[in-house]
Amino acid sequence: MRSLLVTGGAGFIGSNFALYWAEKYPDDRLVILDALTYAGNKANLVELEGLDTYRFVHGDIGDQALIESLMLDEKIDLIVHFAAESHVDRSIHEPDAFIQTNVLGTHNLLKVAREVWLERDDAPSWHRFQHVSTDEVYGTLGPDDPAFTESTAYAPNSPYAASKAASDHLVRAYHHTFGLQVTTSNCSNNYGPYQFPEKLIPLMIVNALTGKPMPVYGDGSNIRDWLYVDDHCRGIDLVIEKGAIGETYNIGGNNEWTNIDIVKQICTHIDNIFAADSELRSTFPDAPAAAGKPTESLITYVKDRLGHDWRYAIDATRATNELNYEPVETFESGLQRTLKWMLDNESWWRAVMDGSYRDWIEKNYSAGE
Ligand code: NAD
Ligand code: TDX
Repeated sequence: MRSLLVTGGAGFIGSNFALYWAEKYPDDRLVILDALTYAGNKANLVELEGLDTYRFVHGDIGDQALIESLMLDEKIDLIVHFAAESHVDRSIHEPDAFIQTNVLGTHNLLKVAREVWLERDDAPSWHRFQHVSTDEVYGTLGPDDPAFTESTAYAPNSPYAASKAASDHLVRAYHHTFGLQVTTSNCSNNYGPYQFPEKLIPLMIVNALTGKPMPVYGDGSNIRDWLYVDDHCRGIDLVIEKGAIGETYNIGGNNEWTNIDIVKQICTHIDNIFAADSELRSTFPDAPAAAGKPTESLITYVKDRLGHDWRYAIDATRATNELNYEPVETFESGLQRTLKWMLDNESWWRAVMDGSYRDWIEKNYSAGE
């Protein structure tokens, strides 16, 4: 039985991971630590409430005393580190929190992990620090460039990517210098249930259902490599189970799309779903599809993101060969599942979007700018 500290476990990927882990390893202890920023939501973990193995702690990864007492009290031997500021646009407008959490917060975790796992007489015989990172650390690709491998040089372009790159380097250094047992995974764009509707796919779905403009940055030609969140969770599991200490693994979907193609696919799916289910017209009366109009009428080209990376693509050959990793969800099925989840969970996305988020996005990315 392991005792996990899952940081950022009330966010999108962290909560999907916690649900995945609780089902697959029901005997493991799951301690979720989350600062509940705008992106964190305890409601994501409601299925775990009542389990003896589950504990939620509201706190900051930068709080040294808290992390130390949690690690000792809960006999933590596995940290799975998701907590981060994760939205590129926010990092362009307000970068400080990214340095605070992604760089200093990660360093605080490493520092305490080193003390508890390497310097104490009562240290556990086995420990692991699994760091969850991103493909954005590798920079951007041209149309004919090969996909990122684990040996691609780091070239982060946004404050978000730079802060994640810094955290990756710290994780590496704590292994090399102190012998901390670490693994790092660098994953491509995720989508699926519980994703905060500031990211492309859930934002477009919400706007389509509520009749708001669907803001496509620049000309919509930028390319991302999309992975259904459960496939990322399985990939992290494999890295923990089979990954070599001190190594990094790229996890991806082998699934590149331009942004505009993604947005158009969402529009077509929504048109078809409304055509097949007339009840949706009263549930979402502001959707163009409720009036029989094409959802694509909401697509609005807006000013481009500053420093917008043109293309990301992950080469996951190493994870495939060494860990037996393969994504199982197709983009078609993953998008359908995500749409169904959003249609069935209107109260979730309405609640998380209450507050300052809508004002923020409208201020920075108003249609037609
Ligand atoms: P998210 O923004 O949905 O969730 C982040 C969570 O971290 C939130 O619950 C938030 O409350 C919590 N948090 C933030 N600051 C904290 C702090 N100081 N202390 C404790 N908790 C804090 O992000 P996500 O999309 O779930 O991403 C999770 C991780 O995966 C991040 O490290 C991100 O860089 C990485 N990642 C994300 C993607 C993606 O497509 N979303 C792809 C690759 C890697
Ligand atoms: O309204 C939008 N319009 C638009 O055209 C939004 C929100 C995005 N975009 C574009 C920008 C990107 O090219 O869509 C693409 C995807 O944007 P995001 O969803 O913001 O993701 P991205 O910037 O690619 O970063 C994501 O993947 C890597 C996650 O947010 C990161 O946390 C992860 O590390």
